[in-house]
Amino acid sequence: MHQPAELLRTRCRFAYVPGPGHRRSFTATEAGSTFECKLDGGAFGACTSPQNYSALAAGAHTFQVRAVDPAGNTDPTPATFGWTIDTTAPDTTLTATPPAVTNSTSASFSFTATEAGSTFECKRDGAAFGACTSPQNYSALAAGAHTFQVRAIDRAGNIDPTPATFSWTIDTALDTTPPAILLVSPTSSPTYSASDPRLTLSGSASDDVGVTQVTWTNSRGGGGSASGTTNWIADGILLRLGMNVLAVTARDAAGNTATTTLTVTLVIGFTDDPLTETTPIRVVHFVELRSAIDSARAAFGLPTFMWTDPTLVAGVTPVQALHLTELRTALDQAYQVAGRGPRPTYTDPTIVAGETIIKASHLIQLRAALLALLE
Ligand SMILES: [Ca+2]
Ligand SMILES: [Ca+2]
Ligand SMILES: [Ca+2]
Repeated sequence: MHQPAELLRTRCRFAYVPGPGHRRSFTATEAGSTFECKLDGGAFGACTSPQNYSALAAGAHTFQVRAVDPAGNTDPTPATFGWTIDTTAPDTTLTATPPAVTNSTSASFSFTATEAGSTFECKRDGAAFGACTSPQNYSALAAGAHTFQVRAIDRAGNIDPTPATFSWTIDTALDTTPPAILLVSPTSSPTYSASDPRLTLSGSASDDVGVTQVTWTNSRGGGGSASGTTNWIADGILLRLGMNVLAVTARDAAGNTATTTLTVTLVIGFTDDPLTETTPIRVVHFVELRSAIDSARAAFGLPTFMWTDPTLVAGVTPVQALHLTELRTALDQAYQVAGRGPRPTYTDPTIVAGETIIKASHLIQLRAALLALLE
């Protein structure tokens, strides 16, 4: 009589020792049984316990073994064991360290490994590597130079051969306190609306040791040094149409910084905006253009234009061709100094007194050219 298949099921006890050889031991439920083994995609072949393999490739492997009783019945459900051979070392990365130079006698290090499930060993200065976890903290360190090393060890026992290393210096006399900076003018609020492209900022700064420098930048371009430190003024700031984020930074001698920002929106507004061909031309249109062009000229370092009829009075000053020509000349000079091109072109390039009719389109073009200069 043949035994029922279930009773023939192979009972295996696998012992796996990482190393060059891989050894499988197994036993069967029925005395006198023989065995057939199979590795990965190979065929079942006669084998005896223990079955040894060597020089296996890295990666996933599956071992199967089945018993065959003296009557020739084969275990229909082979015993199976899966395992992975990992010969690749993990790599270790430091994700947080102290500053390279600090006055803190404590230090904290965070780190990760390229392989999940890795453990870590840390080493500081001349000590030996010892098990550690992230973050690794140290306190009451001596002043001077220090070195920290950490290496990951994967689940197969491979050790990162190149530990992540960080060296730093503890200087207990070092100033690590940043300055404080305050914006006072034109506002202490975080936002400001301007109609003049020139802006001057001023404020104060303080530090436990001393403020050595105050600088500014504009997100739309430009930057420079402010004059003064504890009381500082940054002038000659050129605003562009729309939003400008101005950042003012105070520094101390140790390089600690503090920055305050002011978001300034530059809006140039005109009466009767937009002008149309049917809008009656008014003195205010000329007055506004003169003022806006003079502001732009000043922003680019030009003097105020010497206007004919410096004071235009509605109902009194007759509008002349010259007034229009001068607006064009004054704006053209600003384009030149700003290095902006191409220069604006106009309808009726030559305005002739007594001949050229001054039209809204002339003013529309001047407004557009002025705004383009400040873009
Ligand atoms: Ca590995
Ligand atoms: Ca490494
Ligand atoms: Ca300081």
